[in-house]
Amino acid sequence: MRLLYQSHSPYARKVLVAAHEIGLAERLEVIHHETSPTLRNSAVFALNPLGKVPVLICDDGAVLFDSSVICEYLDGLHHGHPLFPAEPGRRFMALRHQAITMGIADAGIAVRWETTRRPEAFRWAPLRDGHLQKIEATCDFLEAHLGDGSVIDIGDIALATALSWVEFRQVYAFRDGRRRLAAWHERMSERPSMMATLFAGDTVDTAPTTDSSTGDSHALAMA
Ligand SMILES: N[C@@H](CCC(=O)N[C@@H](CS)C(=O)NCC(=O)O)C(=O)O
Repeated sequence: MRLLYQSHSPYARKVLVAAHEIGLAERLEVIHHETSPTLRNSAVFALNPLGKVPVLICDDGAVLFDSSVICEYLDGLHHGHPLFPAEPGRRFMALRHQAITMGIADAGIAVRWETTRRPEAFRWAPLRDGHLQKIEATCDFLEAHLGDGSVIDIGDIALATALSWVEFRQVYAFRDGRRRLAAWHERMSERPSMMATLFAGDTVDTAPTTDSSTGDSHALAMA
């Protein structure tokens, strides 16, 4: 299987961490792609009309996105402990957990547009602050609702990668005043799946060099 990836994407890392957790990472050929709404990547658009990574090309040629769909697909390919619990009570809590933590990543990216990515003259502080409030409220919610961490599900993987990204990009100091969340994240960060997938790289919103025939930035295969 081929995974169109990005070494600084919380969504792409979520997929790769999940693959490590269920023992499927070695079956993935990981290919780095830069994507941005201001820098068209035609190779990604050809597979996903949203132009976003992660994208999974399955062994039978089927193309899957987004990260939640890919993770659920991969979870069906192994016989170990499921990341998406079957029992409805646990399943919907895991899905809710995944949804709110993906909301942290969504809001964090929105904050980055209003702080660094958008040209300064177009940044709007009230919008930045509104998104920061969502991150703050979600971290408070998680501090109060965290599980005991004894069983890892897709929500935990989504949360670990989203919080790591928030810290990596210095979007929000989630540890301040949240001892449980901070301790939980410390433990998650020590897992081999997290250690093997550390974030790297800068966001590329404009192409430093482009291929004159396609206008595209370049994809890089990762070892
Ligand atoms: N909901 C999607 C979000 C994917 C996403 O936003 N990926 C970013 C990389 S962090 C992207 O490719 N952005 C390009 C764009 O917005 O045009 C998922 O969970 O996979």
